[in-house]
Amino acid sequence: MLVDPDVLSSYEHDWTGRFSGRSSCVVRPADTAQVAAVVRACAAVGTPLVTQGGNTGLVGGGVPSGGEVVLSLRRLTDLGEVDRAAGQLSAGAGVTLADLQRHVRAAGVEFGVDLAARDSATVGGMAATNAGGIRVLRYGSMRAQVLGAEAVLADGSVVSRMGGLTKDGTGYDLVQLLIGSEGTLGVVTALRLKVVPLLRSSCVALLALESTQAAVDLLPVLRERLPQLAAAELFYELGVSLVRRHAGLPAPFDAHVPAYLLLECLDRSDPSEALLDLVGEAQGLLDARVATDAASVRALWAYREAHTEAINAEGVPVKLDVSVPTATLPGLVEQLPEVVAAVSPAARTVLFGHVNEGNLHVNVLDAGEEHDAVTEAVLQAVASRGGSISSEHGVGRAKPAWLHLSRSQTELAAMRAVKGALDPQGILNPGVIFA
Ligand code: 2HG
Ligand code: ZN
Repeated sequence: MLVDPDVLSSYEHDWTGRFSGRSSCVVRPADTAQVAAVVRACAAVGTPLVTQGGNTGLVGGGVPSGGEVVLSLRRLTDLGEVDRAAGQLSAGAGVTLADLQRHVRAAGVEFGVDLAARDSATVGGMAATNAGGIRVLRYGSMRAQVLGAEAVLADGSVVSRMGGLTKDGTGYDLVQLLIGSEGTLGVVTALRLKVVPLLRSSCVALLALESTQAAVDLLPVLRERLPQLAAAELFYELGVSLVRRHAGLPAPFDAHVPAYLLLECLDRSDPSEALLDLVGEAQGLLDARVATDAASVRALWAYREAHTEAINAEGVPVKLDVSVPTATLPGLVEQLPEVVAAVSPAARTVLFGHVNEGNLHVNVLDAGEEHDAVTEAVLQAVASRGGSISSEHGVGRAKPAWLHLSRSQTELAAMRAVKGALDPQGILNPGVIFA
């Protein structure tokens, strides 16, 4: 248990610098039984708790808002052997994604979710937020990797479903209910996770395209002709200029590029021929760079993966994470800078994302006092296209006021009923998902 104010500070501030709050203390239990004891003690006196993993969340869901106990799960780092017959393994909630990746690769397999915050993000937090990342088009989001979980409920009781049954038709799926619940329904302490084949041969192509529409038009072709496709990431000149300034990188192409599309193929044997064939035929292609050796692959990925850090280095952004039906993405990309400028003329709107899922990260710098006005304007534009106000980062403390744009009154009432049934005192992550 930590109470020294200097030590508490890193647990009280989120990664973006936007969310912070005092905690009464930080507790760092070492196993599920200790987590349960902490939750029982808090429940007995009605003290609220905020569960925290690697503190890489982007919507303020893992930091206190005022006086809560921070329940850090970073010491829950058990990693089981890969069960080869089942293609599964067990992992403690505090295992980082990078440690999980090293562990499963040593056993000759791979984990299906990957994201830029891999060195700090924990699998518990990734499950709690149903994290997505760069491989969703191939393997689905975190939800699709989870076959079981162990969790402490709000009264301190423990639910354990770690048997790893891939088929189980015995009523409500409590494990999947916890995935994406952002710590509001229970504290996930361990997970039973699926593994996927380890594909060591990579080929990355960075395409300079004449428009976002050209990127979207390429998607059906990629899906039909490139089963090796493992990532399709979209970004733009403004983001690249920030990445270059922050990371000191050269310009990827000589000329101005209206839309960048990074494609990665992964396979057992070199996938470059298939990718190059397709790139050669792509409509709207202005230029392309291709990499197959590890260092060049990393160098091309850096233009995409360094976006979040480069943006943060410029100031605290209005950070939005939306998805729309993919066909409507080009229209949204075109409209958003105007939508933002109408409420905050000096703002810079940085757009990037995971194009296959219609998932756009909207980071608005220099919005000044217009934080909520920018959020409102962008999320209304998204909702009018039938989109989601949070694609893969969660609702957290940042978005409850806009949840009604993506969820009907009937859905919200059902969600509140679930919350009330599992956490009647409202001690688990209060203020997260629901204001
Ligand atoms: C990514 O895709 C993450 O890199 C972070 O989801 C996005 O910083 C962001 O807005
Ligand atoms: Zn993302």
